[in-house]
Amino acid sequence: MNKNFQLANIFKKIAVYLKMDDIPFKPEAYQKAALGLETMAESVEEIYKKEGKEGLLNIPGVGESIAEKIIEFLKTGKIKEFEEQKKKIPVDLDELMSVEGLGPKTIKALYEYLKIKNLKDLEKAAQEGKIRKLENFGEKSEKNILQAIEFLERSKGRFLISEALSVAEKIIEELKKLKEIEQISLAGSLRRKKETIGDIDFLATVKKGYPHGAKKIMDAFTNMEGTIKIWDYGLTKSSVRFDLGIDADLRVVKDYEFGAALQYFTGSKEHNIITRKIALEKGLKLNEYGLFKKVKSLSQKSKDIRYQWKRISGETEEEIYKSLGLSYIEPELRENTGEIEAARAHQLPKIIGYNEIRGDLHCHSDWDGGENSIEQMAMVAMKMGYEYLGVSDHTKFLRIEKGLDEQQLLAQHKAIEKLNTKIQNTGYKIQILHGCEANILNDGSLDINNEVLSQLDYVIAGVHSQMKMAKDEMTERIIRAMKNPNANIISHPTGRLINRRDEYQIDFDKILRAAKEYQVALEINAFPDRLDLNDKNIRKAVASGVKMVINTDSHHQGQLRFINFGIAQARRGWATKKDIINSWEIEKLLSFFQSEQKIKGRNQK
Ligand code: DGT
Ligand code: CA
Ligand code: CA
Repeated sequence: MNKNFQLANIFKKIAVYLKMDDIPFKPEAYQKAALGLETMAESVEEIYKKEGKEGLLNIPGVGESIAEKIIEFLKTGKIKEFEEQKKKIPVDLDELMSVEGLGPKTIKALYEYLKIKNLKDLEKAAQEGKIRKLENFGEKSEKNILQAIEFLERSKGRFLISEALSVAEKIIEELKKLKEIEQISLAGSLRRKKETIGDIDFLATVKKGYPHGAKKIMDAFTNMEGTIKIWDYGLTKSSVRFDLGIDADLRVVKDYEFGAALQYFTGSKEHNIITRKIALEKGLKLNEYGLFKKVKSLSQKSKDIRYQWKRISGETEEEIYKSLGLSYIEPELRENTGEIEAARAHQLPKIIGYNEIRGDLHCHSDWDGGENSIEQMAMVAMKMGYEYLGVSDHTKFLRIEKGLDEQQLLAQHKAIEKLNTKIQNTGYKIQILHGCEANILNDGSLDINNEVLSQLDYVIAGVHSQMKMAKDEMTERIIRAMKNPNANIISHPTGRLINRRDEYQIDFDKILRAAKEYQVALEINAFPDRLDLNDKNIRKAVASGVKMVINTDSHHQGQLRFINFGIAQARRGWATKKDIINSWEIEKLLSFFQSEQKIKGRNQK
């Protein structure tokens, strides 16, 4: 795997080890450097080769001592400090840190008292009731650990879309350098943009005039940097494993088969079963090589009538769907959840496009401990073509996130006004909106007074504590927050963390009714481990006429690009522009936030 990720991974672990020993500040520095490495496009190796240490120091979050560590790693493949930490506490941090609720301190305690090194040890100790006996642990934490392990088991072997995509993009980039490659595309679940990915699928064609092209392509694919295993080598299909543990398949097909193969290998399997059935109903045959029609062929000699399959389409997906009498179906919709019937009736909705978002309304600035200043975030947003950017820092209940209190919010309001004037005077075309992400407390009230909330452009409210409430109680809690006339958006409405934590218990239908009544938008949080709402809930919201907003929840300017994961999720939920408020022009957006309905509520309080 690429050195940026390797280093980021090591730095995150060094931070964990430092936290075990209560060392202040340094862990955060390592985490920031890890984030900087993960989010930058250039390779750290290249930077060092070209610009030396100076270049490294320009990476966000990298200072003198971390730059030295990077150099040490590039030269020796190791970092001594990390090797020593591992020797002292030899635990599988990848495994243990993935258990919801386990932090550095607990991992250390579990190792020191019970010699727990990995998931297996942990599960055994919990089942044997050994953990409850430790100081600061109890029966409840033991139960939580077992639940968390069970959750991990269920999601085993599937990767976040962001993890799979960053591996896939590197591979495509490398393969595209080959002169033998004509076309290359993602297929499978990654092309359908599912929230988790089992393995990566690629499809390619060879340029004309390269008789040994397929061999060249497969050689390159199976010898790529970071390959740890070759499962399969062939001229039409090869499979490999990369060092994150993720597998990838590459198929090489003829150019006249490309569309059929793409349709077949994009799936889903369930979708394909129906498309094949439709072909059969029409007397056709559909497979990965093409769409075929039975034609009579008169044999010259014997005058017998024979039949043979003649290809009627195969070069593009569009012509295949057309030949089947269907409208073109976007990959994100191909799950056999009604898309084929809609395509048959030519009534598929025009789902929101990847370039139709006008601004992100959920990002954190350095006011609440985020990585970048409001101005830096705004400049990146502008480069992305946004018309507005909403800053929504955490509020005071979240002390670890340096949440803002009323006074700080008012000061921030002034600062944003000033910044907007500056931006205007420079001739830049982006407007900063001022919001906040207030906390929904246990009783459904918000942690900032209404006096101050009503002065902001909009208010996001989110649950960040006490997530194990009973269903009715949690539902009431969120509805009460929606009734606050200042609340405009509910962030990450179900609270799940993919591969880590289940949704909290809520009555989603009730939440939808309240969202509609009180004119509150539900967030589609684009952060790759949230993707919350999920596709099913988005479809329900669309059907109930509840508005949504696609937000990244960025804590770093590099994360603004996560928006595409949120858009993909919205598309998978059949959402159109009218459903997504941040695809609207700013006037319409602001009038949604400050509608009569809302203002009336405000005056009543
Ligand atoms: P994943 O990898 O679990 O995230 O999901 P997919 O959808 O990428 O599944 P994968 O990698 O097993 O196969 C890629 C596509 O190839 C799949 O979406 C549809 C097609 N495919 C694979 N096996 C079959 C099959 O047995 N029947 C049909 N109709 N299609 C298949
Ligand atoms: Ca796959
Ligand atoms: Ca596959």
